[in-house]
Amino acid sequence: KLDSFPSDFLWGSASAAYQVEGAWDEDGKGESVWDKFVKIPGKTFKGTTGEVAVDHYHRYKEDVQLMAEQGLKAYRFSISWPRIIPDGNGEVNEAGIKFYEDLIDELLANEIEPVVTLYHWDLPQALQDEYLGWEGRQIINDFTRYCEIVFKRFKDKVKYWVTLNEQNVFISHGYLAASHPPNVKDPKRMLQANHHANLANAKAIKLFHELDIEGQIGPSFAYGPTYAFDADPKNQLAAENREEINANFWMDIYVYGRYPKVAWKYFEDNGIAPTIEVGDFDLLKEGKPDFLGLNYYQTATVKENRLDGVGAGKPNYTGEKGSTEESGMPGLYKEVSNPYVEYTNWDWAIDPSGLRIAMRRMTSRYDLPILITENGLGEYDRLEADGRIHDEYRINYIRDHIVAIQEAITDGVEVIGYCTWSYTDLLSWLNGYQKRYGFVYVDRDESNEKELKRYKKDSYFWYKKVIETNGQE
Ligand code: BGP
Repeated sequence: KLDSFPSDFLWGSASAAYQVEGAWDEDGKGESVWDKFVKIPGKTFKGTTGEVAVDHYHRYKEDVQLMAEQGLKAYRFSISWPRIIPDGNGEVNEAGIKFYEDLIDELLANEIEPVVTLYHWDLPQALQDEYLGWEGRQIINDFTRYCEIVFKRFKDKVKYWVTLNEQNVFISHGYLAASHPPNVKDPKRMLQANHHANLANAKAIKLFHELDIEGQIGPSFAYGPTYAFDADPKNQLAAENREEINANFWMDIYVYGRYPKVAWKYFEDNGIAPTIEVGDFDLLKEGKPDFLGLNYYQTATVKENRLDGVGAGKPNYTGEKGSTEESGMPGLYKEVSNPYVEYTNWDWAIDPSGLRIAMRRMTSRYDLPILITENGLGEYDRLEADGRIHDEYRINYIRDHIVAIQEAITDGVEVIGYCTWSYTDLLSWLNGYQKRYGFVYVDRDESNEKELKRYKKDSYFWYKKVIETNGQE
């Protein structure tokens, strides 16, 4: 028999500033690295940008109304750092603070718990120009100062805080794949930027605890557990390699303030380990999170990889099924497709068991509560003539993942809540607007010309029942 969801379980949904707000240069907002990056030809799907996005900046009341009608318990959104401090470390922009204050008040008035992400990738461009952003050690203090300003303004209203969203994604896409800003391919620079992100994360958490704020804080990590393709010991070792490099290396530092030895040795042997300064590990140990945020989309299946074998392949950014290029890390592992699971049109494995496995592994290794900060299905949706969107594939996906969470709870995992990705449809960083995740359909395409009218999808009504029955639907 399965355990029930706790009565205060946060049934939520999520978004991020750049992907929904639009108003990219309004009311004193500074330029972010994404505002600049999307203008580089060929970097995003058909050159799409978040300049208008789904205009949440002007329509947040309408969006919150939809949430309230649905009975949503929590809404995770991110604060845009350059809206609060346009140049990253100078004057505070009161108009930026006001936007988030109004949004938070609107949520609270409707009994929706705000879950605030402090950094969902839109770094102030001025800091990139001044000292190369995450590559400069000054980012540690600048990020902490920005967090302090936001903590002090909203500490009486916000109980759940996420520091960095998917550090593994913004760092590796930004510095290895060059598919995110700052558009670099250099593993050494990547690991240095990553070390600073770890320090910034720890320092912000330490400060949060020193300020004695009533609430909880932690980073959100994109964790997709690894399976070995089969029982061939070589493939089993490949799976170990991927877990060490793609999971332990990122999460151990958050919780234990140390890099795991095998990963560290590999980076050292390859001459790419970051420079560590005296006191760094002390700070890292003092910034232990209260919970771990988990963004779960899919698992990876691997085989051994030759030293001269495949490297970073090209992911599917077109929505043409099967167009992902083989990828891996030479000498360590290569990703192969899993014959036991289905794949989306963007070649993402649909694997609810992987969520249960992720939660169990995180609990056994880190023993912290988990807040699922993202999970969802990116698909093509069709708006019918009668204004309906029949997205039963999304309902099935979310239902199966909710069952996996319930099983994980039964296994002994502590879960605070579940935020689907995403609330409304929104910009997919590299896939434009055709790849949709929301409960609420937004009528727009790659141009900025549409009215952005909102429609409730079938999944909207279904999730409403899930919330009403505390997960029994
Ligand atoms: C996560 C990000 C989100 C969101 C999601 C879906 O990595 O935190 O911001 O974009 O993935 O990804 P995509 O838009 O590439 O389908």
